[in-house]
Amino acid sequence: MKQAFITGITGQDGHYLSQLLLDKDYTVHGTIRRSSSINTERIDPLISKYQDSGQLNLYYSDLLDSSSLNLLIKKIQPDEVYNLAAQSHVAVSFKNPVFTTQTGTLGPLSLLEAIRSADNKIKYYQASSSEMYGGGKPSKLNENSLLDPKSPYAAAKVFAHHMTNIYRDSYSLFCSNGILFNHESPHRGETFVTRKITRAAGRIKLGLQKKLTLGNLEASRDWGFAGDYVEAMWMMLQHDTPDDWVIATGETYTVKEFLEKTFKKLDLSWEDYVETSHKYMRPNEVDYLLGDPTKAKKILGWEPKTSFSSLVDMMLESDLNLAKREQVLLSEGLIEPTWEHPKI
Ligand code: NAP
Ligand code: F7E
Repeated sequence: MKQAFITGITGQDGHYLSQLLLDKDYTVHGTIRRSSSINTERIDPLISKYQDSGQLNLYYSDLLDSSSLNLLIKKIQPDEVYNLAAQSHVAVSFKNPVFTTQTGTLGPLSLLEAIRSADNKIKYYQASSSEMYGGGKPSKLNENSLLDPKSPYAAAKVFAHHMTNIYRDSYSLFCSNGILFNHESPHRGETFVTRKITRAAGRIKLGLQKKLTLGNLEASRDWGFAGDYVEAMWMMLQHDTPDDWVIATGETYTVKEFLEKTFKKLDLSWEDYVETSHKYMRPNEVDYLLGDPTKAKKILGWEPKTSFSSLVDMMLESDLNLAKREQVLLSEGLIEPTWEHPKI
């Protein structure tokens, strides 16, 4: 049985990756952060199914607590480490630049050091990001494209990306960077734009919400399905050699196009409900991202399986179900109406 260590297991990708690895009979070890309310919602079904048998194990840790990372890597001696933890919201990274930077830089560095001192056969996956490119020009981006970060989040990811390469070259560690373009799902955090839209559209359709306030509708993103992308993470660590890999669909759509598609599927017109506000504009915007996943396709044999339209369908179906459940609670007087969600 292979042992995998995952930081950020409570996040969107943590959910899909742990499911994938458990299905492959891995023993999964994941770190969670202590918080005042329980934050394991996404992986609760996995905890119920796999924790008692010891196939899924959770530990309190934080990327800023290098001592706990060190101890855990030494104790578990995993075959594979997936570093998914990050303060991953770009807009929030402008509000909390120090925390975002510390987590995004010292975290990966502490993990690389822990691996180096424990066992240099441990394979390491770093969650790099298309945000590192900065998106200034409307061109297809590959592993050799220029990195030009535009936010504290992206700058921290560039540091970790380079460190991963430095540890690969200097110490012959198996460290790979997955440069993933935006990937979404029904488990996406509700303040990222796609989920904010599908969640609001579902609530609007059922009369639970009146309007949706967004920022820049012209930004363009290469949006894929998170379930497809975690498969690429795993494939990178099964390959003979460590490397950098772009994972993307090769198609890009604007936020406005995502809105149009979503509301049209519900026979609604987005213009009747959407407002824009400076509150959701960023001090420095990444205008256009489009990835070229040719290398991953050719060498790893990875391909995205979910189309843009199926992704919207999947997210919308899930959010309509959520809205229906909310409607029942509302009709029973168990919750108060909220005419816009989320308000942050
Ligand atoms: P996510 O849903 O925001 O999950 C982030 C995870 O990191 C959560 O489990 C969070 O824990 C944890 N975390 C945050 N700060 C931490 C800290 N200081 N110490 C330990 N854990 C911490 O993000 P995601 O969408 O799954 O993305 C996974 C990774 O891929 C991230 O590194 C992200 O930057 C990167 N990435 C994402 C995309 C994308 O489109 N989704 C694209 C490229 C790269 P809590 O649950 O306690 O908050
Ligand atoms: O924004 C615009 C916003 O926050 C997408 C993270 O997973 O992918 C993600 O970063 C676009 C931006 O994702 C709203 O200005 C308009 O242009 O959903 P997002 P992101 O910033 O692309 C990359 C690859 C990562 O690595 C990150 O971890 O949508 N936008 N109106 C809005 N965005 C938000 N969040 N909210 C709005 O109201």
